[in-house]
Order: sequence, then C-alpha cells, then structure tokens
Amino acid sequence: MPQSKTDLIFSNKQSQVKDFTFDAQVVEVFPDMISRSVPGYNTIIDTIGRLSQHYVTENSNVYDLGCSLGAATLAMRKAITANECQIIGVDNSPAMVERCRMHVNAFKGQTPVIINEADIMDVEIENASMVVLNFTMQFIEADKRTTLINKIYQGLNPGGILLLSEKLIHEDNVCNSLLIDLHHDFKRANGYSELEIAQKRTALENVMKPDSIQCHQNRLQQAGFTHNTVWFQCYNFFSLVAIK
Ligand code: GEK
Repeated sequence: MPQSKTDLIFSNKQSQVKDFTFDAQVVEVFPDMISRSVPGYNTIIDTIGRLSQHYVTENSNVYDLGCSLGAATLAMRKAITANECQIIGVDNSPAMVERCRMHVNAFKGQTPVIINEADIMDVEIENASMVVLNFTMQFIEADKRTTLINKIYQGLNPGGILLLSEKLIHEDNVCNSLLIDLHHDFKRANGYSELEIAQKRTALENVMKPDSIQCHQNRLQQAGFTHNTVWFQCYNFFSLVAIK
C-alpha cells in the first residue's frame, strides 16, 4: 500500500458528529486510519496472502468483499501461484473503487483483478476457492448477515475457504469493557487524542454493529461450514478461517 496522509478527520471538535461514511475524505487517509485503528491489520493482510497461496486453486474465482483500497487483493495477487484464476474485488463506495483501481493498476501481477462497484449483497459468488470479508460484515445490516454467509458457502467449492475478520463484542460485559479499554489505549499509543477517539466512536455508533465470536461461529456452522477456527485475536478484533 502506498504511504497515505495522516488521519486527522476527527481531530477538531465537531458541533454534531455525522454518521461515518467511506467518502473521498476517508479514502485520502484510509491506509493510515486502518493501520492506526485496527490492531494486527498488517499481520492479517500478510496472512490473507499466505492463505491464498495454499487455498486458491486453478480455474477458480477469489472474492475480496468490501475491498476498500485493495490491500487484501494485492496481497493475494502477489502470493497466488495457481493458474487461470481471477480476483474479484467489490466495494460500494465510488471513491474507494476509483482509488482501488489506481492501486491495482500501479502493480504488475500474473492473476487478473477486476474491481466492481457494487453492494456485496447483490454480488453472485460462484466457483470460489477463497472469499475474504476483511472487516466488512460489521457494516452489513444484522438481518442480512445470514443470507450473505449462506451465499458465500453456496458459492465456495469444496475445500474452499472464507477469511472473516471483524470487530467483536464480548458476551461478558466486564470482559467487553476491558477489551474496549485496551483498544482505546492502542489508539492513544498510535497518536489519536481523546477527542478523536470519542468522535470516531460516535460516528460509528449507528453504522458498525459488531457481533460476538460465538454468534459468527453459529452462523457459519448453520450455513454448513464444518471447520472454522479463530487464528487471530487482539483486544476486540479477531480473524477466523472457515473451510467448506
Ligand atoms: C481491507 N477489506 O483493507 N457492499 C460493498 N462494500 C461495502 C458494503 C456493502 N454493502 N458496506 C461497506 N462496504 C478492507 C477493509 S473497510 C473496514 C474494509 C473498515 C465497504 C466500505 O465501503 C469499505 O470500503 C469497506 O467495506 C470496509 O482489507 O474501514 O473498518
């Protein structure tokens, strides 16, 4: 990912904090914002690449749902060794899609990449060996999440994998507060002020609705995934793989 500008979006006091959107202002600072806000983001991107090397099979499709600026797509394109596959990145933010296409075109790679501007709920998943939902499902309405996971399961080939990363809610209130406090400390250590932390939290309140790990795992099992494991957790962020 290219160097991005410093995220100062919430640094000045706003009279009314609006709901967070993935607009042009966010696109400008997105790599800085996500790496200073999501613990382990770079480890997760590296691991997505590593998994794609093992699991992507010849003549199959790879989906990066909610691809933002294409960090996961580029990690996979670098790592995939299987022939005749293609990566399909999808995002519904026009500003993200425009910048993502620029990033993808700036790097050469053997595996073709298509970046589509669409709602991931409308995208057909077919002949997939790997699907990535890296911090995207938390922005999908709660009552549509089961439909999305079922669709992904149906579109995966046997042996195919889903990588799912999300912010989480701990079912125990005391543990939940502890994890949130640790995350806020992490943001402070990365240079965010109390005002920035508080205003971002307000901006995300109506937009991002995390589930518990148990809720995710139940949904995956009900869809038919027989194997799933959390391979990463840091504070209230986790990543899991589910295998069909
Ligand atoms: C990364 N995966 O760097 N359809 C399509 N895209 C959507 C939808 C939707 N319904 N809802 C939200 N998005 C990336 C990071 S960011 C996570 C993902 C974050 C898109 C939205 O436009 C944004 O680009 C992305 O999902 C979420 O590995 O910023 O916390």
